[in-house]
Amino acid sequence: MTTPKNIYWCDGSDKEYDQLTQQMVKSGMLVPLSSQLRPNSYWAHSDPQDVARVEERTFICSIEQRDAGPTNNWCDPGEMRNELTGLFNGSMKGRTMYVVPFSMGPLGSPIAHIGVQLTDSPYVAANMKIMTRMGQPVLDILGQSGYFVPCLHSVGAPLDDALEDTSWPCNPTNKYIVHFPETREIWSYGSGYGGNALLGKKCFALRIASVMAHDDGWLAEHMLILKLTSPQGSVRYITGAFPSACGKTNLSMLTPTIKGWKIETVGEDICWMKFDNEGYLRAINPEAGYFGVAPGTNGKTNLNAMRTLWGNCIFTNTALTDERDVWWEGMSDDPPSHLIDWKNNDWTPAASTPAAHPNARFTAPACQNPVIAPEWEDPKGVPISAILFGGRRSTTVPLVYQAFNWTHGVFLGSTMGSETTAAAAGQVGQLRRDPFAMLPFCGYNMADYFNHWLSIGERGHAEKLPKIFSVNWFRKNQEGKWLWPGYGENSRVLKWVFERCDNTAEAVETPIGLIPNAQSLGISEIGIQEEDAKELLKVDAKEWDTEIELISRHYERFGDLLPYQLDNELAELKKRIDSI
Ligand code: O2Y
Ligand code: MN
Repeated sequence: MTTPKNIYWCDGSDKEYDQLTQQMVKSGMLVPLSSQLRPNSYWAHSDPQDVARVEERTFICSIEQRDAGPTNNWCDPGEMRNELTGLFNGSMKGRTMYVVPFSMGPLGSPIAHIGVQLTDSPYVAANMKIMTRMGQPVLDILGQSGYFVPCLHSVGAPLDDALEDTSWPCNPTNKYIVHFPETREIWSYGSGYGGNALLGKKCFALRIASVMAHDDGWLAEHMLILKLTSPQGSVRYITGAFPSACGKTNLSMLTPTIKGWKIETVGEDICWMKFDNEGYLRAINPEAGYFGVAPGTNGKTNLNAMRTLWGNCIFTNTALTDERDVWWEGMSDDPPSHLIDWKNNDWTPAASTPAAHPNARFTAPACQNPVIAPEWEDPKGVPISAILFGGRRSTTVPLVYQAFNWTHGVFLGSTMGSETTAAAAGQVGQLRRDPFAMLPFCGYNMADYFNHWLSIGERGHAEKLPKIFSVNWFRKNQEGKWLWPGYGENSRVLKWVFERCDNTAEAVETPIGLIPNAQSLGISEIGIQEEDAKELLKVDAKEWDTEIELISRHYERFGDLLPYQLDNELAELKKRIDSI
């Protein structure tokens, strides 16, 4: 159908990676960075019309529209197949089609799943080598009859004989990121960037995997996984769902400020959890690399990420320095006096535009993270003790509170929200509900997804299920000043979560959940005034009246399909708030 000039089967070897990158250096798609400053690393800059995931062009093509639900774009699968077949016809003309077999999760893990991506982008093939376990070892596991998720990708820029290629081929005006949940297929057309094109990540590991998880009784989630070790050497694994721009990567690699505690990373974006034979939920990170946002990352916000990036990385849409290294806003206090910006133009600090695109990214091997947990590739996964649901809320939501039980925890996940930042589309500071941080990533009806979470609670034993918590690092006082320092101090909250799992920390019962007292967080040790500490943990009846009203409007979206248990939780919350 796509009529490529050549077909190349990726074996995943380092030699092949070198050949791919050398070929892209020749074609102008990659610029090699200084081998002294950033060995074996490359800089790419995309077409200005291909810089991020395109939610408005992302479709869930279930047979019934009802199964895509109110939060997804839907199109009839037959119609979409016709449309895509037309577009893919001849779409790889003049290009090489790369066959990319990949495993999401450690090879052979019972929690892992396999995909095969066909792509006409060598940039995608090279990135997939970093982001997944890719190549011959995957085919060896697949054998002759193994199951895989087929993923078809084209940049949508056929090369006619007379046409010279561009450095970032794509289709600037016609993009489709399409999922067929019943047949577990992904078709992506027109973009070569990130989540649109590296199909193992958001398309497979979240949208299609969430459907597989629903049907087979497991969880595919937009969550970090961290390992927390106490001074006594006991270990707890914690997952956390946070919408974009809430510091998920930073939290997963945190350097704790509290003495004797250690944090290590298992995953920083996606988490797959399945029940083991003893009824515990065990998690893997299905990815092998990080596709992290570069601007704002520095030695203070995330030293471990900076250390991860020492070499073997691909940087996309950052700026390029005169020494052939990369730079982005926030990397250092003062920018270099001259740069090549992400549009490949000369740039000086006098420019009115940023040197790096706000969604500039690094692709980095996870194994280079200096605080990676040694068991991050354990095929059995790690047992999860606690789940955090977080967002960016300047009012109403306390620093941390624990759900009363699993159903109440699902209520917290279903009502998650975050205030938009400059990096996100739309107005700054607007509250956007993002249930379980899965709004752009749930591959089916979100009301059915809520039900699925409730059914996981029915299947598990209460004492073996993870405990659920809400966290909010972003509450402000009346003067608009942050009440919590965040970063390394977030370890105080994690310590309380750890101790709640061990039944060794106190909690105060409030109408919204179980809250720590300021002492158990050691708040006075970090110079937070009593007044501010109170504000940080306060449950304000007036603010919660408004919140209940907003939740009720959010729930209306799901109509009759909203699980009755969540309606009940809202009614019970209202009663408890009314009584104070
Ligand atoms: O814009 C893109 O293509 C990347 S989006 C992304 C990348 C890594 C981790 N998370 C996300 C996200 O949008 O949640
Ligand atoms: Mn993400």
